Amino acid sequence: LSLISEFRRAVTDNQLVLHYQPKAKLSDGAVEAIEALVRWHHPARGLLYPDVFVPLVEQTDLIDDLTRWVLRHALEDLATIGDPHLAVAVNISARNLSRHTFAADVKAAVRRAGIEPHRLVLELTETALLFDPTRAHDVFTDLTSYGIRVSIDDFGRGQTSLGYLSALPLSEIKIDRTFVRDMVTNAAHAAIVRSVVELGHNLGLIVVAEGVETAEVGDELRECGCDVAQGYWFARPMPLVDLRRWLAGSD
Ligand code: G
Ligand code: G
Ligand code: NA
Ligand code: MN
Repeated sequence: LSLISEFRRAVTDNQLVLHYQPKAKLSDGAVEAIEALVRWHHPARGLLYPDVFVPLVEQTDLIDDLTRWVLRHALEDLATIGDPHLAVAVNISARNLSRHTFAADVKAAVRRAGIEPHRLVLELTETALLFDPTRAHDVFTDLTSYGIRVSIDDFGRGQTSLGYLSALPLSEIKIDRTFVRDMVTNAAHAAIVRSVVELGHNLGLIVVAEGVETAEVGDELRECGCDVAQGYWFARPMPLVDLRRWLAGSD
């Protein structure tokens, strides 16, 4: 049986599970959001990571079922954590935006969970954004007018025009980990990170660095004025039970 034909059951039989990775302010270490990252407990193949199945699922309308499942569970989990300042970030795919009910579905999920809309951040990669820029602009305008926030993930990998970027109703950009990881030893990457921080701030956006693996990189990012960091340096993606313990210990 192919993986994609088995995926339908994964959603209905609750074989999916969310792990959460914190995003923390570089100024004081406060956790401002958790990113939901899906895993599949496959009955025969064991724990599957999203890079194995999300690219396949994204080629079919099953991506709408996956995103709906992730949104519902991420928002419900957030509600149980009980910290009113914490947000949850959910990854969406380009194909989700082409579904005509997408914005309405997201808003309904937020309403059902009883979460304030600004506590949901949708992450879309820069390359996915370029799949249909006009559609992305329209859907994001609808979602952000409701209060939901939008983040451009893996920024620096694509080739977004600066005019288009400035016209999007964004709240955040996430600098791609390839530039962040080695910025202490790679001067060109450090220059890119500095420039993106300045660009983001000039557009009024929060700038997040992903893939922060060491304290040295964290220090350099703070010195650059980067706002938020995410990475193995302080937390790996973890199941909800572990996240609760981690959050309690990081106060
Ligand atoms: O979880 P991991 O660290 O292995 O993530 C690998 C990739 O899978 C990342 O690019 C991440 O954005 C993507 N991903 C993880 N969870 C989801 C999800 O729920 N939906 C989508 N569309 N992509 C996801
Ligand atoms: O593309 P996206 O940003 O959604 O990817 C999230 C992925 O990044 C997850 O697979 C997560 O496990 C991985 N990740 C998170 N922190 C780090 C890190 O510090 N280093 C590396 N190499 N990967 C990370
Ligand atoms: Na992401
Ligand atoms: Mn990313």
